[in-house]
Formats: sequence, structure tokens, C-alpha cells
Amino acid sequence: MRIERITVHEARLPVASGTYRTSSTTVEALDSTLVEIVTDEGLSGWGETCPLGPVYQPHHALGARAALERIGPGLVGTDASSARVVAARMDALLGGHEYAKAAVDIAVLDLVGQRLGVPVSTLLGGALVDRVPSYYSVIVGSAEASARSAAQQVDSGYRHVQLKVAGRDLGEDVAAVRAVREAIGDRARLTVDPNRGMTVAHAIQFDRLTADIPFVLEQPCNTLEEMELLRGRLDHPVSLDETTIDLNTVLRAIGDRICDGFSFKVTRLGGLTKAAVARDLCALRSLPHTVDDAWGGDVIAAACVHLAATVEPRLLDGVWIAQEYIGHHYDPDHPVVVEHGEIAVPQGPGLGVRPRPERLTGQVAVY
Ligand code: 0XW
Ligand code: MG
Repeated sequence: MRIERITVHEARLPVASGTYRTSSTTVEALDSTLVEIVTDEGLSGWGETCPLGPVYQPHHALGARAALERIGPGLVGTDASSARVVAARMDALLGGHEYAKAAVDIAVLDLVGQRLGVPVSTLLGGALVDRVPSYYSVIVGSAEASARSAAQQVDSGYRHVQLKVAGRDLGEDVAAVRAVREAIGDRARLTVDPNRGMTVAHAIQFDRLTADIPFVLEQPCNTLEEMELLRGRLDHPVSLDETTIDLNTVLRAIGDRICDGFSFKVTRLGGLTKAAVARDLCALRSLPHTVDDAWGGDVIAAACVHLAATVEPRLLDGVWIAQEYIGHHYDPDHPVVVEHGEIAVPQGPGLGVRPRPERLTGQVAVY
């Protein structure tokens, strides 16, 4: 099964509610990059990578496309029956740029699954469940707005809420956390995510001022070194998101006991093949983690859900997908959706979703 053609597509994904806001960035529309790999046997596999704008992390849409321009022509003719073979070829063509290579890795697993007639979750070790829990991300806002949104989502079935904070007065963050806790009580677990927006001193003060409220504090500070300074000084458990830039950092964070869990982004780690290694490292130390991506449509959502289905349920902290904020599907016949706080694992071979090209914005390149 050789790669005959690679088409790079783009999809403009407006935020249905208007804006998505974290401490560091506000976005109104996302620019997603999709990779379609066609083989000499006539199969086509899909992958997707969609950074949350250019500021959330050091990845951006045009960077992904530039990397694919460098890699794409050299992949034509490569054996697509092994993600490892394709990964080695990509590394020989371009160093780094894992978030772009991730889209190719996902597309190759989609192809292999279709060829073998099995879902991608089977290639990743096998699904343990047929539905995975999701969580709702409440954007930075006033205490009242945050509490209203959190309560609404818990009423609709979510059992885990992530509250975005930071980038403003500490008192406002404390008020928002208190209001959300009052609104949802014990009906849902709470994660509070400053998205790197706190200093070490702020994080310690914030932790003390909210010590009576149970939540996980996700990535309060900017660097791994700052996160390391928090070790042993907080009451709340801590998870890492943005600083887990690669598998080596995950290994270091686990070995150095910097965190109690992770919020993983599949494309940041380099795709499903590498994210599955992160899953296994976490299992060794019973560390809970999410399986998410920064943004994107049905393709990356399906990829996350397939991997999440293979995670020991007690360690799966949820699967965030952008669907709630998009209101658009590439594959209206097999949309990946949250229902009552859960997502069904796509059935059928491969990823189980087939984007309709007319539902994307256009073709960027053909190799
Ligand atoms: C909630 N997310 C998974 C979606 C946005 O990309 C931000 C991210 C996070 O946890 O930082
Ligand atoms: Mg986060």
C-alpha cells in the first residue's frame, strides 16, 4: 500500500458563540489543516491539525502547512502500511514540527485501519469502552457568567467542567471558582485552567484562597521550571498541559514528580502513535490524563476518541472536542458529538469519519 497522492485542505471554523477566551488568547475563528492521503489501492485516509490560533502555543496553521510542504512531496511512494515507516521518512525530511507530522500519522492509521477492516482504536491496543466522557470548557468570564454556563452544561449531562481563569485580578478568579463550585456542587468534577497565566507567587496565593474547594489546577505557570517550583507547595493536585511539548517532557515530568496528571494534546505530542506512548507512561504511575486537541473538526475529534477508548477508564480524565463551539461537521453522516457529556466511539474501519471535501474551505496543495 503506497502513498500515491497527498492533498492538504484547509477548513475555516468560526466559533459558533462568537469568541473562545483563555488568559492568553481570544479567538473568533480557527484555521484547520487537513491531510488526505490516497494510496495506490484507492483508499484515502485523513488527518487533521488545528492549533488554537497563533498564541496559545508555539504552533500555528501556516507553520503546519509549511512543514507539510517540506514533507509532502518526499512521502509520495512511501509504504503507508506502517506509521513507523512513515514517521522515519518524515524525520529524514524535516526535523521537529511534530504537530504537522501528527496529521500524517493520523491519516496513516486511518488507512491501515481501513485496509485491515478494524477501527483505529484496535490499532492502538483495543477499545475498553464504547463511550468516553467529555468535559466542558467554560471561558474566562465574570463569576456570574461562569457559574451560569457551568450549571447549564452540568444540567445537560457533563460530569466534568474546566474553568478558564487568569490574566486578571486574582480576586476575580477566586470569585469565579467559588461561584462555579456553588452552581455545580458535587454534580461534576472541576478543573481550573489558568493557561500559564499565573506567576508562581500567584498560583500559591490562589491555591490558598481556594483551599476549601476541590479541583485540579491545570498548567498555572508558563514553564516547566516554574511548575517545578510549585511542587509540594500547593493543596490542589496539579496537571500539565501546554508544557508537555513532547514525549521526553512527559517522561521528565513523571520522573521528576512535577505533576499529578496531564491534559494531553494529540497533535502536540506528534500524533496518535506517540500519544499512545504517553498513555502507557501514565498507566505505569497511575496518572490521570485527558486525550484532547487544541481545536479542529470531526477528524481530530475521532482520533482523540479512538485513543481515549483505549485508556484505562479510571485514568481517563475526559476528551475535549471543539464540536460544542463549532456547529459544523465535515462528515454529517458520522458526526463526532457530545451527548449527555459523553462521546460515542466511532464505529467502522479506520477513524470512522469521511470528510466531504465540499464541507472544507478548499485545497491548499497537492503532492
Ligand atoms: C480546553 N482545551 C482543551 C481547548 C482549548 O484548546 C484550550 C484547551 C486547554 O485545556 O488549554
Ligand atoms: Mg489546558
